[in-house]
Amino acid sequence: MKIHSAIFVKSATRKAHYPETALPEVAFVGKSNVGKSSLINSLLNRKNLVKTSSTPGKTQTINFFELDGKLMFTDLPGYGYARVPLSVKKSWGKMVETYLREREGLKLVIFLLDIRRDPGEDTRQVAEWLDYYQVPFLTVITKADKARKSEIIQRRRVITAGLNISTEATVLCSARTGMGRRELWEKINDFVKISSYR
Ligand SMILES: Nc1nc2c(ncn2[C@@H]2O[C@H](COP(=O)(O)OP(=O)(O)O)[C@@H](O)[C@H]2O)c(=O)[nH]1
Ligand SMILES: [Mg+2]
Repeated sequence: MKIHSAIFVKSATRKAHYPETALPEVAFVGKSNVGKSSLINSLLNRKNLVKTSSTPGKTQTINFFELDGKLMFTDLPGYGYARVPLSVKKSWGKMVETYLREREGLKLVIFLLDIRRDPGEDTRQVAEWLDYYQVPFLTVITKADKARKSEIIQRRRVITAGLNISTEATVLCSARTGMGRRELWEKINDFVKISSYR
């Protein structure tokens, strides 16, 4: 899978500012600092198209990218670095809920989880919410390079059990090593069905 051109289109917080496009769209969602921006850069083979940060909560807008004039990627703002359970009334909730409910071209959400963390209440609520709105999603367990080989199977089991999803329905990734890239692109293509990318 090779993307030749990846361009930043715009940032938006409300629907009126979303770019108008007929292209299919894939959105990345997850806790602040889980590695959304890094995974997008890794999938696109770019070092810094999407800014990454070690400070949680930096991305507060929805950022749209266009790939080869065929596909859109959106980097959604991260949720929950507080102990409070996710509330759709908070600004993250409003922004992301509106996006998930109303973005017509949205084909798939990539839901990122950190291999070192057990899913908390906020993460479980996001999973339930994706279910509720019937948004197709793929779970990605990322930062796999941070776990020892011997721990990976067990971590994957604990994380998927905590979210009530099947272990097979997740892709193990690392933006650092490139692990999972190919598998993730194949799965994305299954959802988006861009024939020239097969
Ligand atoms: N070891 C490791 N670090 C990662 C990985 N992905 C992201 N990071 C680091 O985690 C931090 C947050 O990443 P970022 O992509 O900005 O997260 P975001 O807030 O979800 O967009 C940065 O310091 C990244 O370098 C990964 O796969 N492995
Ligand atoms: Mg980010």
